[in-house]
Amino acid sequence: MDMIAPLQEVILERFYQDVVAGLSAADKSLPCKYFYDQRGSQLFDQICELDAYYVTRTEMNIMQRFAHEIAAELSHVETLVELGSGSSVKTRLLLDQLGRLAVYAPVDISTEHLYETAVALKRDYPRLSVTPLSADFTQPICLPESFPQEFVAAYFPGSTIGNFEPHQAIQLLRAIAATCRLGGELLIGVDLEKPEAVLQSAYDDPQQVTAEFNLNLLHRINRELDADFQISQFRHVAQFNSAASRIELYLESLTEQQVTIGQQEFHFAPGERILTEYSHKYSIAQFTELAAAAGFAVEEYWTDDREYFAVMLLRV
Ligand code: AVI
Repeated sequence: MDMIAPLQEVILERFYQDVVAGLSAADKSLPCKYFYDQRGSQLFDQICELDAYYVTRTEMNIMQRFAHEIAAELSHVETLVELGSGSSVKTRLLLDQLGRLAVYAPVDISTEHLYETAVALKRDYPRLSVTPLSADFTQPICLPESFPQEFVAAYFPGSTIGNFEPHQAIQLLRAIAATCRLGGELLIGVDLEKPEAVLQSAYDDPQQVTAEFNLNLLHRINRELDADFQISQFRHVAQFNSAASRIELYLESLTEQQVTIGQQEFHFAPGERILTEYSHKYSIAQFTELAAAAGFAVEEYWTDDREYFAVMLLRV
């Protein structure tokens, strides 16, 4: 039986429900997880290459510079679970260095990218059992019994944790702790506090790639949910909220307008905004506290010279 078509329908229905719920609220919002359709993922890859977007480059530099130290701390690990389907150089750096690693399990809800990644890694690491798991990593993951269960570590790079509000981030870390079990570890990328001007240009870059990335969400809704957003009537806004220590992305309506999505109509006043993303920036002390609330202790962390980013090793 073809399971793919019904699954796609369920996913689409969920997308529609989330969009309608978000745009029906008094303060309109859309979940940032919907940024990543094919075009959105391409645009995100372009963002990662931008001079202004320090995040990816800085994390990569930390991983390269401290690869030996990080690997020494994780030398006993037999099962590595990556949250998100990491095909990146960062993942490969870890796989190259972890001598006792038997199983590498990338976890992602989007299966297409997950299996592509797995095929490439399987080819390059023939000794390793590469076992993709199609799952929602915000929930505890039940690891197959065939995986070595004693020394399990999770890897969550990219500072994706910053896209969750702190109370959600604690829940997510609790789920990861349950996956790793007592004594297990989490290596996580955390974006740190820094001058506002640096953040502003990283999230509102001169080339306008982030603007296109943000606006692409409306293109996606038009295409997949039979909507009629006039994209030129919205603009990208990136704003730093210092009280909450986070960048907030919005799509702002330039005029008074009506938008139809399926059977539903939505009204926009001039200047009205849709919140599309939070990107929280932490101090080491704040993130240590957040991790503690989820049952993790900080073992060690590594940063760059400017202290823009931290790769932190946590233990349950
Ligand atoms: C995926 N995430 C860590 C990115 C960030 O920096 O918060 C998403 C992003 N949004 C705009 N630029 C990049």
